[in-house]
Amino acid sequence: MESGQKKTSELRKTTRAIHAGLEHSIYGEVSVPIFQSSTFAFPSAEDGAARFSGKQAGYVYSRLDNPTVRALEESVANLEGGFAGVAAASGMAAVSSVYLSFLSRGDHVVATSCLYGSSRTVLESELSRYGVEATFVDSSELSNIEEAMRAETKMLFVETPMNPSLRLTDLAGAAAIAKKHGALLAVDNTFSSPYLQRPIELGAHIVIHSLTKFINGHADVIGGMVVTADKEHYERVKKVAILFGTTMDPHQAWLILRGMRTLGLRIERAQENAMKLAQFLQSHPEVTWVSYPGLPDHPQHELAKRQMEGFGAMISFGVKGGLEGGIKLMNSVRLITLAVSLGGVESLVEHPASMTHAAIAPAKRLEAGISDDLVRFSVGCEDFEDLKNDLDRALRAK
Ligand code: LCS
Repeated sequence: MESGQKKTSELRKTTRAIHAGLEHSIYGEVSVPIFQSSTFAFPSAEDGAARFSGKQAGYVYSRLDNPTVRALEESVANLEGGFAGVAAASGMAAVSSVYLSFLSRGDHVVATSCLYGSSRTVLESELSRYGVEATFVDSSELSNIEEAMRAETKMLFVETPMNPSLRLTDLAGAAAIAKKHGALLAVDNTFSSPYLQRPIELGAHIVIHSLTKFINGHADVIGGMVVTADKEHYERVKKVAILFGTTMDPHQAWLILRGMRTLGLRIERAQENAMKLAQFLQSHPEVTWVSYPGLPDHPQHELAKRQMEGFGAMISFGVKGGLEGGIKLMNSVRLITLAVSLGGVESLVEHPASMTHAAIAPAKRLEAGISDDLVRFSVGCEDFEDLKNDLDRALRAK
């Protein structure tokens, strides 16, 4: 399969997101059709055999390939500047298919300690059963990565910005370390989306997304994607995804293609709100600390300016009264919704220590920068004044 990158590569990212998936229109349709068909007829038995052997292009069965799913794969790969994409049933299916594709018994992984909770738990509690070992490090310091690398390190897996500490990993630096040790660099780019950050341009081999978040953007569908920089890695992930059945349904793909069209508009608006809200929170008497890469006092603000094209729409902060204070705040918001997930047009708050990252042992959580008082705020596209007023009221009510 060739990615659809060539036709639109000269266009800018906002335009490419809006025209996503339309390279192969049949009737001039301006919305990608949903090919809701589990299987595809072969013109002849010989054609069927030729398709199975890969000698003939054409669809066979939707777990293997489907035109709507392929349109989404090409679109995300195009935005990431990768060779091709493999869609997955969820972000975790994408993460798992990368682990399963490249890690074998005796292999070692170096990973960001502050990974999305389940990405870490799969390594710690599941892949360990198959003889894969993982070392978790604060990847915001490149020296921590370098020290953890071993001869058997097969993969370096990082998130940046990290969920939920919002610390960053220097991607060009991480790529140089991975290269030196002959390891793969896999980057979970969920928090930025390709609109703000393209790890492959900085040397990553593999990019992972929970499409559930910014790329879909409407809190109505679960999905994931793996984009690889080259053909060989693509073919490996594609094979594993088909065999293990981590693949995506066409209806899911269509919803995500629809959401993706407004990626640029949504991110621009949400990050404009986020910057103003981070400043507002920083000046609020009830707030003890704020972590947002766009604030000049974020320890990696200069790195954010270098490797991102915007600071994103995720903020984490602590309130007076610690955990209790945070709980009261979350119970007091009215417009902002108390829910996990992120990256949608609607603003959400959650408490990682008791929710998304609760499965990680408390000491390891703290080590990863996930303090008990941390409130995670996914800033949406609502009117800034309404968000500010809701936060202000909830902070004073606590
Ligand atoms: N990677 C990151 C960075 C994530 O934040 C998530 C989900 C995943 C992967 C997994 O994606 P999923 O299977 O849910 O599509 N993060 C969530 C969160 O922070 N709150 O709820 C889910």
